[in-house]
Amino acid sequence: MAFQLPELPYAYGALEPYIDARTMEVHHTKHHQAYTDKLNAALSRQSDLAGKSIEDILTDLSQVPEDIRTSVRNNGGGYANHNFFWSIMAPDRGGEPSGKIADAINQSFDSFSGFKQQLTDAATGQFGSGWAWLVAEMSGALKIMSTPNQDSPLSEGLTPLLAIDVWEHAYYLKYQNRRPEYIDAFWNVINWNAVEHRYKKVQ
Ligand code: MN3
Repeated sequence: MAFQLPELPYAYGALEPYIDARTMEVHHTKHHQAYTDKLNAALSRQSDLAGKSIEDILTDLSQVPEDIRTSVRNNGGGYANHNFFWSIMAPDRGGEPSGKIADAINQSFDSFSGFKQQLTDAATGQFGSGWAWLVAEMSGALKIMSTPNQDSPLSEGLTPLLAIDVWEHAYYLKYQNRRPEYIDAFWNVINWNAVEHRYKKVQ
């Protein structure tokens, strides 16, 4: 069973004016589609891995044959990271979280503004293409990190809770080289309910 490109849970223009419709459409139908196709091509003769979720595969890349491991790391990471990214955004959101995730953020980073600054710094400071993340460790402790390329925190035993894609394809049409403006706008489209939902699963 091949991996499928998921439908977005909202229209391409739903995140305007923060993320523009054209960027969302190209990002989904071209970039995410390409990761999906290349992942399926890499796995096409791997019956041992058929039926596993992409999360299971990324959690232990040593189970992937060496000759396709880099392709699965890159394209499987790209497939999973974008599935995740679409799910933690929504229109008319943003603001500050509430509930358990808010308590955990305040405990780990002193305040929401402290958290916001640290994640912004991780996203701004990622050299070249990559992602900035809020993740949960096995213990449930929260951590901010960045990863290069399409590397997934799952491969380091960490559970993603929130992510921002800082590849230029995520913002170039609207923001050109102004990555900090895009990162600033991203705070208006975070679906904190989805983040809370994922956090409760690691509790
Ligand atoms: Mn992307």
